[in-house]
Amino acid sequence: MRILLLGGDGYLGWPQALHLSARGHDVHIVDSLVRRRFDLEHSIDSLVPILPLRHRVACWKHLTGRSLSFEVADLTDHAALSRTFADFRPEAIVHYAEQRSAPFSMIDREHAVFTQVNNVVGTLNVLYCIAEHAPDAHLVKLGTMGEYGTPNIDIEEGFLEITHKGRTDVLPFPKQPGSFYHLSKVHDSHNIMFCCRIWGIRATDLNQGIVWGAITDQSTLDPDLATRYDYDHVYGTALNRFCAQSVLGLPITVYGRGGQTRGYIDIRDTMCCIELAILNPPGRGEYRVFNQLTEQFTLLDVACKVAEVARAMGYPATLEHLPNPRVEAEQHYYRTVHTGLERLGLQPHLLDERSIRTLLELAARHSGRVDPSVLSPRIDWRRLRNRVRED
Ligand code: NAD
Ligand code: USQ
Repeated sequence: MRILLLGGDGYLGWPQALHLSARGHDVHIVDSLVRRRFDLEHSIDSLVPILPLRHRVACWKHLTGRSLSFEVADLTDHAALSRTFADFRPEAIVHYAEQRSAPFSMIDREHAVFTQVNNVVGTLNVLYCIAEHAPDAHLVKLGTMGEYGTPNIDIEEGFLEITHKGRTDVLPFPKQPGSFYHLSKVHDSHNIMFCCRIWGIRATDLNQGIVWGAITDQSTLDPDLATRYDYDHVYGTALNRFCAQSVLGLPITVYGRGGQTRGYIDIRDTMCCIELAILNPPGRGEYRVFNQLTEQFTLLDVACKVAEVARAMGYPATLEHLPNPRVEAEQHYYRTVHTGLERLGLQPHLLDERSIRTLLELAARHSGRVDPSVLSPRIDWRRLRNRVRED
């Protein structure tokens, strides 16, 4: 298939491009490289060194002889995106290209506005380009489990049957997101659902949990194919951060009481979920939602699991409860339905001692690159203006 991979220079987009290229698809990456710009602006960097996009693409083609192309373009530039759609004529579009950090979106007004314009306008342009140039193509869009928040009922896959005053309907599951970033995903979901209804587009919205790991079948073929590993307080996600902290001998930073429960997924399963969605497209006009996670844990569960393996490897690994910089429930009910992708054939890699050890070893190999000054959380949800660095 001809697959347009939006955001193909990112943590997930890059290994996804390799995964789909390795399967014989014709993959074309579009990325504005804005994420590399944020890194420079905030003086943060991936723990694992990553090559410039041009070089990593050249390395893949040289190693495997597979087809993979790329261009630098911004989804908010409709004219540029339109040309790409007209030239490439995609059969599927995998959309990873968004500002994806909740803390980034809560720095101040400018970062909130950037996040929502970048994500909502970018996705709206993608929807128009599909309608204009590729009406039969399948949009596979990355959403987030955080769209739902933490309701006191089970979280269904996208929709909920509701009986109200004696009448029954199946309606979108209520959304209670916890940051301007998570809100941007809710806005995207509404726009996508609307376009499926009015133009007959086919779309899969994947509400993904927190991804962990940095090793996939293709990214390990050569160090030059590595994907990024964020450990800083802006982009680093819980489990990846906890591993980096452990190998540095620093405490694992649990925000608040640690009862926050979230869905988690191994990066290798993310790769498979996208492929499964592409190979099993919804019908014309169908807006399909899957919850893309394989397990759920409280933060304390995750912190203790990492600490236990780290201690067995000789690291001190202690836990520190910090005052929570976010506004979120720290003890709550959480149960999610996530059977759709498993029905399509997903065979989950669950979080076990071996996978945590592999991640700790990867973090240890690159621990010399760590900048300890970017580890402590500095972005407080309650403040209107935050300073990302002390200096
Ligand atoms: P990332 O920041 O590593 O990658 C995103 C890529 O998109 C970057 O290369 C960036 O330059 C590009 N991009 C951003 N805005 C763009 C625009 N307007 N035009 C073109 N390119 C643009 O993020 P990631 O962790 O790979 O996440 C990818 C997607 O998956 C995001 O939509 C995110 O919300 C979603 N997601 C991620 C996780 C996770 O744990 N990492 C979990 C759930 C959902
Ligand atoms: N947390 C800590 N200590 C840390 C970092 C985070 O306790 O050092 C806590 C947070 O308070 C939160 C939980 O861990 O309760 C998750 O935080 P996170 O930074 O790992 O994840 P989050 O901000 O939710 O965002 C990440 C990705 C985002 C994706 C989302 C999936 O950055 O792109 O959408 O996970 S989900 O959480 O399911 O919405």
